[in-house]
Amino acid sequence: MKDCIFCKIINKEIPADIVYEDGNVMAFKDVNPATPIHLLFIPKKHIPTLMDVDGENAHLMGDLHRAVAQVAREMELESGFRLVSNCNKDAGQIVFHVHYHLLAGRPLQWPPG
Ligand code: DGP
Repeated sequence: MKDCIFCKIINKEIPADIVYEDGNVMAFKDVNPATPIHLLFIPKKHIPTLMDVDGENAHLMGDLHRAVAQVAREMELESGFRLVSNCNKDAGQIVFHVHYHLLAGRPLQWPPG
């Protein structure tokens, strides 16, 4: 999608610190990390929010989870990590291309704010 910052990262129009990429998924470091390890996992297909997941694209969400597990194993995150997806205004979504935040590298509080 033309004006989507994450689509621009996928198309290599703007740089990102990419840690994983396959045909359907990309993962890169968050530009504004909230934790020592803060990655974003996105489908290469533009899906605006979690509410736009449907029978046509749901397989991509499975691909995201498979990539998360692979990267977590490679980064030896056995002590733990959190996977978060913000959907729409009340959750604080600012980039409308569906994504998971992988947060790790320190103990995390629960519940979030
Ligand atoms: P949210 O939509 O609130 O779930 O979070 C979007 C995240 O995307 C936020 O933590 C900052 C990150 N972000 C925004 N623009 C860029 C960018 O151009 N590059 C990278 N690496 N991360 C970005």
